[in-house]
Amino acid sequence: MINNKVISIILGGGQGSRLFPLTESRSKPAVPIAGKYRLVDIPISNCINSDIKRMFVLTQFNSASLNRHIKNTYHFSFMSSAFVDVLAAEQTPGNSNWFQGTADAVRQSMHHFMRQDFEYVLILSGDQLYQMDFNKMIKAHEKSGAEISVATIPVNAKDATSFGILKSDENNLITSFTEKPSSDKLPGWESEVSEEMQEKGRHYLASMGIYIFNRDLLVELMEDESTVDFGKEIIPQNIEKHKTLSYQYEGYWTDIGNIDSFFEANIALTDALPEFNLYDNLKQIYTRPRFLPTSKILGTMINKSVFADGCIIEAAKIEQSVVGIRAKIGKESTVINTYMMGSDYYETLEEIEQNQSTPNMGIGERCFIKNTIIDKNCRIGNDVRINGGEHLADREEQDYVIKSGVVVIKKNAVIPEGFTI
Ligand code: ADQ
Ligand code: ADP
Repeated sequence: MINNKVISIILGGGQGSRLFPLTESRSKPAVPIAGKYRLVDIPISNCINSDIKRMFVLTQFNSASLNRHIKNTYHFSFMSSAFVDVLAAEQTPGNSNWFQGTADAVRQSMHHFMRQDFEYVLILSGDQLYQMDFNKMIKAHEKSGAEISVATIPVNAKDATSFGILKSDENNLITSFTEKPSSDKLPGWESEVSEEMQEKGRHYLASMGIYIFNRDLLVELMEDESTVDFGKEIIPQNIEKHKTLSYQYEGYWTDIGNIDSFFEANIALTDALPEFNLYDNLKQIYTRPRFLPTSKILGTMINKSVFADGCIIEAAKIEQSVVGIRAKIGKESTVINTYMMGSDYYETLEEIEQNQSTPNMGIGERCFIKNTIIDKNCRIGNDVRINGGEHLADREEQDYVIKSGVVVIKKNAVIPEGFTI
């Protein structure tokens, strides 16, 4: 049984600055995606679907919402050895530092997971959208006799500069590796890829930041405290010393580490046939069961949009949008190309009566909202106009941030009646 040989470590994020302001008040793994899930549900579900049921989530700071989510979601039978543990960077008498990088996060948490019985460690990134059967990768790792395996995927030249790029030999063993090369350094790094990938211009083999290490080797490598990052140090320094397999994957995989890619990945879920398939019996994505009522929609013209549970929608028009749990949208409003995360709770009728000049939770009446991410529990007054897009320069205000043309309304923000962005 694979299950008994493998533990997984989910890298839950450094400072989370690239996803700011979504990470202002929560740790990165707790960021809501796809209307009802959280980022951490993706790697955890991939592990569960691959029968890997001992998981550690490493996070820079411990947030109440992450702990509550994990505790309320992942209950395993008391007869099983399965668990999801959150390990936050901790100050100990011997160490006052936060995690300095991905390898340092693993090093500082080792004393927690070395008590487990395992042969391989599967190291996963916490901010990627994909559905992958890790068993196939583990089998390839075992069959090749490698000590390290790196999952790889063909990417185009534009994307190549954001990833570790590598070359491998005829046995798929990695022969060279460069972390995030600048575009002038790319020539010569092309690999032989399938015809389908060639047609898409995806000539470079990128590391997906998904690694398998043999237990003994990981222990040995972690002894050198000067290495803090897998991509910058551990992988490039060890491909010649230790057999390192490139496990090539060609399914859907996307990095959602910044606002732009996070927004695109969420909006892509509204496609008629999204590449990330949430409607698959065998590759279920798990999350917290909430027992919310069905969504109620009154007189809205809807096109290409997805709605989570418990919404009350009276808008005029909703197009190409992801509408999260308990979202409320008022009459005559228009919402286009927007990810609204929804709310953590409903306001009671008394609370709504007391709001008076403060807008109710949700989007008010006669609003126009486009190219926007609305974090949880926002109050957007009547007649607000938010027209996101590339015409807007990056800037940060108290209640919102604009990054790459996407307007991000911060969690709990109050946008007063008639406000325009
Ligand atoms: P990046 O994604 O840029 O490149 P990094 O920022 O180190 O690498 O993040 C990897 C994962 O670890 C992310 O989920 C991140 O949130 C998390 N992480 C980062 N710092 C952390 C810390 N201090 N504590 C806990 N978690 C932390 C990496 C590789 C590339 C590869 C890409 C693929 O370095 O070679 O191509 O992943 O996405
Ligand atoms: P979900 O998985 O639905 O996002 P969480 O438990 O993570 O749920 O978030 C719900 C949050 O909302 C909790 O912090 C809870 O305490 C908070 N909450 C619930 N009801 C209210 C309320 N009436 N006022 C303010 N916060 C509330």
